[in-house]
Formats: sequence, C-alpha cells, structure tokens
Amino acid sequence: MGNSNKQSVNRRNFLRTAAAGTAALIAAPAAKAADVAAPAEPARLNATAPPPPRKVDGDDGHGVEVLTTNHPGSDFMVDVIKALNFEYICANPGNTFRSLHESLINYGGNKNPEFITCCHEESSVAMGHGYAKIEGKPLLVAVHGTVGLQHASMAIYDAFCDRVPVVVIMGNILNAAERFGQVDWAHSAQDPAAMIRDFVKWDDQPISLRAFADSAMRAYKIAMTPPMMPVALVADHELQEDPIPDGAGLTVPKLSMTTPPAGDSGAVAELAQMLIAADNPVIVTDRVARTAAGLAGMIELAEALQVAVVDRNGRMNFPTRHPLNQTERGGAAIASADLIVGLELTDFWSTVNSVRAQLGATPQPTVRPGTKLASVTANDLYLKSNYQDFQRYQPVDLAIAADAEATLPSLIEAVKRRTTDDRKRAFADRGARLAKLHQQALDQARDAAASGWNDTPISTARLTAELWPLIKDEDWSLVSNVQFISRWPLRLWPFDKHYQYNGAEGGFGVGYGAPASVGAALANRKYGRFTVNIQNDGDLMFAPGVLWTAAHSRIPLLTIMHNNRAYHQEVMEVQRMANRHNRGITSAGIGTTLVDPPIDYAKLAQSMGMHGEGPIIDPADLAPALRRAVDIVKSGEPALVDVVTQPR
Ligand SMILES: Cc1ncc(C[n+]2csc(CCOP(=O)(O)OP(=O)(O)O)c2C)c(N)n1
Ligand SMILES: [Mg+2]
Repeated sequence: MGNSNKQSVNRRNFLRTAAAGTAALIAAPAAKAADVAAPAEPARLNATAPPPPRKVDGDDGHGVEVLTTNHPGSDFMVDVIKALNFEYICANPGNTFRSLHESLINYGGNKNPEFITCCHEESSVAMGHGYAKIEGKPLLVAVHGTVGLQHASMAIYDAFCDRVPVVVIMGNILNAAERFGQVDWAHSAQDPAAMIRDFVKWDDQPISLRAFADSAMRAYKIAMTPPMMPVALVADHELQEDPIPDGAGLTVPKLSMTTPPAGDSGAVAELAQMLIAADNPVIVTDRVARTAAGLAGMIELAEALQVAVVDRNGRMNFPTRHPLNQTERGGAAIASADLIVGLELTDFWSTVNSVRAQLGATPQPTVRPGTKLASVTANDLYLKSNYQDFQRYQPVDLAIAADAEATLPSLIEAVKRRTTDDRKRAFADRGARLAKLHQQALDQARDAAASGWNDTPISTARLTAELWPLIKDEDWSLVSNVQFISRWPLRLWPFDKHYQYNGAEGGFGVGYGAPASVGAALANRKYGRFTVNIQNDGDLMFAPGVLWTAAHSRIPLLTIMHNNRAYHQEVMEVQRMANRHNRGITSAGIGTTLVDPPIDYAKLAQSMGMHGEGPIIDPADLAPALRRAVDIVKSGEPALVDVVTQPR
C-alpha cells in the first residue's frame, strides 16, 4: 500500500493553494526524471515506486506539480485491469482518464495491456470489435468523458448488434467541485453511460476503488457470457487521481467466468428427434462458431445428419467447400425444406418470409406450408427495448434459449444416439444429392466470376480471383464484410478455419470496416496469420486515421481498396426512388458519389507511413501490384493497394 512516510499532497489541495497564489512549487528531484524515461517492471499494488511528476493543466512550465507520493487510485485500477488479461488498450487520449493513462504506461509498464494509439474513438471500439471476433476475448478501450464516448457510440452499437464483447472504460469528473474550467464541465456528466445504455449489456459508475474492482470483474464476466455484448465502466477522475488511502486493504477479486448457457436436455432431445425425422431439414447458421470447436461441432452435426447448411456468415460457421454447404442455393434449399433450424440466427423472420423494400408490400412466405421451425439462440435470453436490432418476431415450433455453440455437443450426441440404421441410409442418399447440388452451385459461381473479366473498372470477382493464388499458401484470414463485393470470396475460396472470416458490422454502421480489420489483424499478428481487408472507399473515409495506427503499431494487414468511388449502396437507393417517382436516374450521383475529386488512397496510405500503390485501373496491372503489397505484409508491415472497381 502507499508509503505514508512520504509527503502526500493530493491534487485538490494542491490546486486550491496554487489558486490562492501561495503555493510553494517544489521542483521534482532529478532522480524522478529517470522514472519517466525508463519505466520499471510492472509493479503491483504493494510496490513503493512513486509515480512520476505530473504537469498541471495550464502550467506555464516554470513549476512542476508536487508529487503525490502515495499511489494514485489509477495504479490500483491497473492492477485490476491486469488481472483481466487484456493484451491491448485502444484509445485516443483524454484528460478525464489521464491518471489511468499514466498508470498504464508507467506503473503498468505499457504491457498487458499495451497502449495502441487511436485517432478516433470509433476506431478504438471497432478495433476491439474486430479483435474480439478473432481472439475470442475483448481488448480494453478507453474513451474521454462525454465527447470521446459520443464518438465511440456507433461502434459500440455495431458491436452490440454483432454480439461481440468490448470493455469500454470512460473518464468522468462526477464531483462538480473537482471540475476546473470550462473543459472539465463540458466533458463531465451525472450519468455518462446514459447515452449508450440502450446498447451495452451493462454499465456502472463505481464510487470507490473497491467497487471499481468488483465492477470491472462483473463487467468482463457479463460481456463474455452469451449473448456477448459491450459493457462500459466509468473510471471517475477522483478515484483515479487521489492517493489510495492508507489501510484501504484493497484486493483484486478473482475473475470467475460463467459457462455459456447450453440447451436444456429435454429440449435438445426434441430438436434431435425433429432433425432425424425430417426429410429435408435445413440448418441456417449466423453467429454460431466463435472457436475452432464451434466450427468442428457444426461439421460433426451436419455430417451426422447429412443435413443442408445455409450460412448467413455472421461468423465462419461452416466450410464453404463442404458438400453439405448449400449457402449458394440457400433460397432453393429453404423453399424445399420441411424443417428449418436457426442457430444463432438473428433474422429468422426474413429467412422464412420475403418482403420487397417497398411501402405496403405484402410479405410472402419463402417456405412450404407446414414447414416446422426451431431455433437455438442466446438472443432469447437477453433483450434491450429501445433499438430494434432484434428483428421481426417469428413464431417457431421449438425455441431453445441457449448459446448454440455450447449446445452443439449435446445436440450431436442426442442425434447420434437416436439415429436408426434406416434413417442413416436415408441420410446417405440425401447427402449424395446435396453434394451434387453443392458442386453445381460452385460451378455456377465460377462461371459467373468470369463475366466481365477484362472490364475496367475491375470486377470484384476478378479482384477476388487474382488475390487467391497470392494468399492461398499463407495462413490467411479475410476480415472484411464480403457483402460489399457480392460475397465473391465466400463463393470462390475454400474457407475451413473459424478465423478465416469474421462477419460484418452487426449494426450495419458504415465506418466499421477499416478499424475492425486493423483490430482483427492485431489479433492475428501473434499467430503469424496473413490478414486481408477488402476495403470499401466510403467506409474508409469515415475515419482513415486508423491506417496510421496500423503503420505506427506495425500491424501487418493487406488493405485492398474496393474503390467504386461511391457510396454505391445509396446510389442504388436514390436510383430506386427516382424510378419510383418517375424522374429518371441521371441525378442519382448527387450526394452519393466520391468522384470529384477522386480520392488518391495510395497517397493517403503513404501519408500515414505505409506502402500504398494505385490507383489500379487496368486489370492487367492488378496481380503485380497485389504481389508487391503481399510481400510487404509478409515482412510485418501494413500495405494498401487502391483498385478502381465496379460497384459490387
Ligand atoms: C454510419 C452510417 N452512415 C450511413 C449509412 C448508410 N449507408 C449504407 S451503405 C452506405 C455506402 C457505403 O459506401 P461504401 O463503404 O463505399 O460501400 P459501397 O456501397 O460503395 O459498396 C451508406 C452511406 C450507414 N449504414 N452507416
Ligand atoms: Mg464505395
């Protein structure tokens, strides 16, 4: 605990006397400077090394604030944070968490977590989002009071909708008597987390260090229990900066994790029976496989039943080249099904109904009458009211409120135990039929990819096909949303590892792509994986500073610009309206395109300190440019190739 022999001047008292003009500003002893330059090994709570001197806001440089010789509360916060095993903290600096920042880098030795400098709070959170989907656990994000959280909010929403854990810690000056100046007031709030409460799983503003420790453990545990979601914790400024009182007796509680909720055995047996009895069952997956075991479980289940799998690809749930994968003919598979089982399927309603995006349009069922429906999802366990990401209500015959990945082992066992030899023969016939249909769909995709091969702008199919031979022998991981490029990689490449694809934004908030890819690449780095991001132009332009973070932190990531010079999705929306209003589509580029002036992404990348090449306009130039960039990424650096592409 703090060393009571040393002088203890807390910040409040110091500032009060300084304000009265009577402060004796004591110069910091020279020895202390060394503490700043060469941080000691990460100290623990009972260490006695004093923190380095801190400069007061508005200090004119003639004086240095008196040392608060006891440990600040933020050192204890670092002890708590270290107990949670965060590898990284992503943050843009802000004085509402300055003491915690300083404790992390000096007292904590800038290790576990290591500080990753972010240029926008949306980038910090989205990096955490992308990282967690690869690593299976959160990193820590710190945001400045009020304004930092406001910037972070959309990314928090995306992670919330995508059921991804991110731990956000935010500064705040709760005690109004401690706010010095306009800025402190503008960045403080009575209830700072109120702004994001509708889209985090839990938040807290502890007012003692002991409560902070408990709440940090609780936050982590809750974030990691399916359905996983972001959580937010306020690190109050006084708690951070005031010395830990003598005899505080603080300890770091043990983290006790919750086992993911698995399906009730009776309900699982019923589901197994339904699957065995059905003639044409289809399993529709969305966010099932978080781990290698999840993907292996999906394969085992599908093979035991020889069942069709349609993957919505919120995660990498099923190998793309598995003969039972019917994703490319998903509509036909669903239309002929007599049982549909949704596993962590966010939008069951749209799986069994279709509606054209037109006011007043009547939904049409996509399934035959009498098709049985069943679901396993942790989304049935926890729901928030305000934001409507839970999708339209879909009645089902059997709803198991449980995490699908955790339920797979008992479901597989129940299926195997109950399958008769008769059914096994029927399954084998079905499997052979599905394998043929799978092959046909793959052949069709390959044919379709060849169309427009030599076109300029370059087709997204060609871009995908040219990239493949350059990465296929690497331990690759594609971490960008393939919906923007007509899903070509999932249609053409063999994906068979859970980290080879990690889904999309969750909340469809554009601006996720670039930072989430950098975060995913950060997670992939220690495994030596080769990370690829096929990057939309509109998405990058929200917060391109994350390229600097990638360069600065030496995060190997191949970014290929899918530069269609437009917010093309919205071009189409405006065209649709212009058609409906019968006014022609010639003006649809107004407000939706990025052509005048064209953005030079190669220069943008170079300006951030990374390799940038392009714009590539002639498809013949594509492969050599990609090869150069691949080599740079293999050497451990990020690289970007700007490719002028067709819209999708
Ligand atoms: C934060 C946010 N703003 C606006 C939108 C609306 N929006 C949906 S898609 C899209 C276009 C994105 O452009 P780009 O990333 O280049 O992809 P493209 O449509 O061109 O393939 C926009 C603006 C959104 N989803 N999220
Ligand atoms: Mg675009």
